[in-house]
Amino acid sequence: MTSKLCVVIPAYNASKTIKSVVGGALKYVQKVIVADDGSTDNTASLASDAGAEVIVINKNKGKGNALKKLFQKAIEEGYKSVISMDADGQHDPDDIPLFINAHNTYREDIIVGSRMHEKEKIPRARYNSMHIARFYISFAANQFIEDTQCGFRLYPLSLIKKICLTTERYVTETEILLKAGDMGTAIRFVNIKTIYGDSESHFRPVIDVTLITAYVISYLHIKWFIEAATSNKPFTYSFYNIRDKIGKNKILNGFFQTITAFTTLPAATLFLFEYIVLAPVINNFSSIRRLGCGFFKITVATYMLPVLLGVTIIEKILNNMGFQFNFVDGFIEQFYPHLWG
Ligand SMILES: Nc1nc2c(ncn2[C@@H]2O[C@H](COP(=O)(O)OP(=O)(O)O)[C@@H](O)[C@H]2O)c(=O)[nH]1
Ligand SMILES: [Mg+2]
Repeated sequence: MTSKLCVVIPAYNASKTIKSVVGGALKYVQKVIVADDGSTDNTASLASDAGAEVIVINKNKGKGNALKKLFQKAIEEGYKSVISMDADGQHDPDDIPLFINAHNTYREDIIVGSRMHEKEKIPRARYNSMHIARFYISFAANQFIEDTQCGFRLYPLSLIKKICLTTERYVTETEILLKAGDMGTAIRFVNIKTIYGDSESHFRPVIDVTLITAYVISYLHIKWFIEAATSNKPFTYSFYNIRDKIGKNKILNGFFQTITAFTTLPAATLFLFEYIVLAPVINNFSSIRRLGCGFFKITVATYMLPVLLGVTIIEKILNNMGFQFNFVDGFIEQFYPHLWG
């Protein structure tokens, strides 16, 4: 059974850790493929020495591009599923069996590693942004997703083939969850070890969070636009639909994402209005209704986003002056609640 599954690792300047990650993974699977993404150190040769097959990408293009190359390679080599792992040692290869066991029960589903059960081990700002990402991404994916930002995952490749990936860098992993969930795929999780050691991160907190947020907002705009006017249509994604066509065109996509970002607040109000007014006529927003939470909470949460930004800045300024305030966490708990019991 495991011969149909391999481990894929997108890697960028990971010479400190790549050997142990590859070696650790090879204890559980026969094949590990590493995409070396224009590293300026010897990541590629170390990965190869440790027993991985290495795809070399000459110029650094980011995690999303590397993942797409890895999926393609695994498909060409006849694999049916892949487990993706980070190269920097934040994922323990000894957690691989958890994914394989879950996969043996849920063969069609995505299995995501979750670190949310060890909140205290996650840097606070990172946890808070993960918490808010989860609130919105779960709506877009039609189900509650425990951890939306973890790169340790199992993907069935038959599913990957049905999704047109148009984003780059760290956005791609979010895109997969949105589109898979919005096509009707179940996204499950296994609790993995949370490791925030001394590993360096290439994730740029402001830029990459903004890019992910802009993508999720633009996705929800179209999804809810469709759902506002349709009855019992919770799944709105299909391969190369209008959204994918826009996504493939960089200029059009940039324009579209900017417009949707700036119209978020009026759009949230319009959706709430349609949710209330059209309800007696059609069962619109069936994805929201199926989740058992009304649109009101979503509209309030969305209106609170700019307030949250202000609150975060004020807290930061006060704490830089020597205070030790923490009102951001409570604010987030209040307005971005765990709605799924
Ligand atoms: N191929 C490729 N992989 C990357 C790149 N940046 C990050 N990664 C991979 O993505 C993982 C997670 O990125 P990282 O920078 O550690 O972000 P963080 O763990 O979320 O802070 C890394 O361990 C690498 O495996 C990149 O530019 N190219
Ligand atoms: Mg990392």
